[in-house]
Amino acid sequence: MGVAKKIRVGMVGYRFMGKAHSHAYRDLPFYFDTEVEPVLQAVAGRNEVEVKVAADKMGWASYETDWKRLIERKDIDLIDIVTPNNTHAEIAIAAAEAGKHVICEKPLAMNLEQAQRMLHAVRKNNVVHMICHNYRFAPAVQFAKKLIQEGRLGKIYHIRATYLQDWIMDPNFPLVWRLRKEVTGSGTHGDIAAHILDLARFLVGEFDEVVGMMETFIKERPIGEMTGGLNAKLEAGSKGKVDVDDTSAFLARFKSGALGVFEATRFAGGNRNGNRFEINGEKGSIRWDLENMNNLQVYLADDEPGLQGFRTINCTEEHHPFAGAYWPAGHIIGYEHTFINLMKELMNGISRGYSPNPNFEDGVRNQAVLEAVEKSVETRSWVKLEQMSL
Ligand code: 4PW
Repeated sequence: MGVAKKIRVGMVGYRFMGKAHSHAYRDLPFYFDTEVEPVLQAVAGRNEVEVKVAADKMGWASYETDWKRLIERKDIDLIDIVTPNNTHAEIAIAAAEAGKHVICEKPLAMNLEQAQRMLHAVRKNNVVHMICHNYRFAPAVQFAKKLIQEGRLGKIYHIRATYLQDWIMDPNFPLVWRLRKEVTGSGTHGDIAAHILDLARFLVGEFDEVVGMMETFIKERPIGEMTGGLNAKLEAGSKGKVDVDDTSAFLARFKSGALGVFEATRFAGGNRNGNRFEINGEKGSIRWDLENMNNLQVYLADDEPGLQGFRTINCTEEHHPFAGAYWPAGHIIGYEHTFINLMKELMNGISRGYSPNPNFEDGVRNQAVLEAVEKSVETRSWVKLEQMSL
């Protein structure tokens, strides 16, 4: 193996996702031999004291206090956007226009129109682009995709997917950016329903029509801000109105004829990060649960009588996608490795000149479904996804 070409990364933002992405860039060459390798060149954030601490801790060679300066720098090849949602479009479009490759956290944008402009910009400037739906990259999810593609489940009838969290159930949990519409676009819907929707598109295909409901259980909260992870601190004094959903649930019909049932909430007490799905096909079923992410439950209808039932496949064997790069069979991997696997795809894309899935086109299609559900909630009716030739 020759010496890999370096891809110099400039990351905008440095908190929860900043940590996950930084770790992935650092560990990637440890596990995978890619043709190009990431270098943690510079990180940007507005607070100089905090961004400097983050740069030192996470191993970034330099920092900037203005993302525009990061994009101007000649020594940056890839811009990584891990900032709140209302900044994605401006940063991604500026990065593409400066000829930088772009990876952006989900949801791609505040709305479909913005997402489409982002897709247009990356295409027009011929840069590689990806959106960070990391859960696709759990080996068990990739293996689920392989089973479906090989026809092992036959025609798919159902997907039921939930993303259940409980980190804002305390009414005194503050009104952080993730709960303010002008910064985040939507609440649970864009934050975590977007993930199960992506898994559904990946595994079952395109949506045809949706009908949904949403609710905000706690309508007012004390003002505060995120401090890292899903933690927050209160600021002195006042309260503010919560103007995003606490929970979003919807039914869907897929173009293939399959039916989907989806539920995302931050009010499912005891569920810390319950990203789960079950898919049923004519020849078998599969089940996955992020909190047990190495395992895929598989039921095959042609198993002999007496042995019928779900079996547990521990997707850590060499022939399970991505798994062979890590440890011997049975030596499990975790949440952070989904990001490493995704970054491996991104490096391959940059090296070979294509935008691996999920890319901004997936981001646009995801945003279209999010928006269709919102419209359905407003109109209390089914909403058909418009035909999009992207
Ligand atoms: O993308 C999601 C986040 O915004 C994550 O996968 C989990 O939920 C963790 O934080 C939120």
